[in-house]
Amino acid sequence: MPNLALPVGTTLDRYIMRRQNAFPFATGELSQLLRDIALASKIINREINRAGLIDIGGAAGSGNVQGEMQQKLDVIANIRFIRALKNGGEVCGIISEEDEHMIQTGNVNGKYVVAIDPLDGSSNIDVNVSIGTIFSIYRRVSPVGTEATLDDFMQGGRAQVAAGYVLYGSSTILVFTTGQGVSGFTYDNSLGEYILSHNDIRQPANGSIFSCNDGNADDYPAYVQDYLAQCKKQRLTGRYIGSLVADFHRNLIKGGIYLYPPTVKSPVGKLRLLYECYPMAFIAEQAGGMATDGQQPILDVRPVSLHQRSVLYIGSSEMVTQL
Ligand code: AHM
Ligand code: MG
Repeated sequence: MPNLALPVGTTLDRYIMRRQNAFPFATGELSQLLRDIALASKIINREINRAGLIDIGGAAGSGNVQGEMQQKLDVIANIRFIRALKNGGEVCGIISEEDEHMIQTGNVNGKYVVAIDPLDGSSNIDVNVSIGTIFSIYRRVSPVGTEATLDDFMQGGRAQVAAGYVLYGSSTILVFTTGQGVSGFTYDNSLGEYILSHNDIRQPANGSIFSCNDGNADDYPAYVQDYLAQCKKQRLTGRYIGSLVADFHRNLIKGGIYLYPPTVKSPVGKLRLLYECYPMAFIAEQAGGMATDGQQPILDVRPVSLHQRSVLYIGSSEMVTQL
């Protein structure tokens, strides 16, 4: 029996409506765009929950631009997001991890472009381990009324007007920033609504968790190896899920550092700058954390191509500083 005295809480829609005036370019279009992304994520959440039941698990048999096997759910998530953003009308162009080229939505009057990793953590899809969606939003620089251009996506991390992720974990949570702090909304299945669960998230300045693929450790630069040796000496906790969204989210809440250094296989890092590193770095900085490629803040790394990779060290400010 539900306790009628307890309020349901603040829905995402209500939160966005209330906060709209604090959004950059408060015209309502960015609010609508966030709602479109939330809707697509609910659909993907449904597909993920059914994945074990119907024949949508496993590899789809096509390769994506990075030459990795695309999982069927990656393909489905990609289609869902692109469709939601096209139908929403606020977005003129999209880049996705799953598509080599920029996608024109046909909404030439849309004022925004979106860079997205529709389903991150692909190696975890088939084994019921947490996966996520990552998105990054820019205000276009090309003239309204024309098609999106590459320049719209090459503005650099500091030009993002919003960024976020959805973690499909033990519960589903949407975390985003519009440059005024970070908020988290947990999905209530029974209501079909995201409810505000984490108001103004602050990442602890220090933590006890380090997250990296230790199997690659012999490839890491000496300073990373030294740092990890320190972590182990201090008996910090090693936790690595292999889904950036899940590892990042845990460290955001509990305090910790995530590392994807250069390796022999991925000499400039594995993660993609535009739709993995930039949005996570924007969120980290907004929550009081830090993100760097070892040389400079991630948000200052200059973009040169759509699917560019970067080294990523991200998390609690004192840990990243010490590294
Ligand atoms: P993906 O976009 O193909 O899923 O790759 C990104 C993922 C991250 O989520 C994760 O942190 C990392 O790759 C894991 O890589 P590895 O298996 O090399 O440790
Ligand atoms: Mg990815």
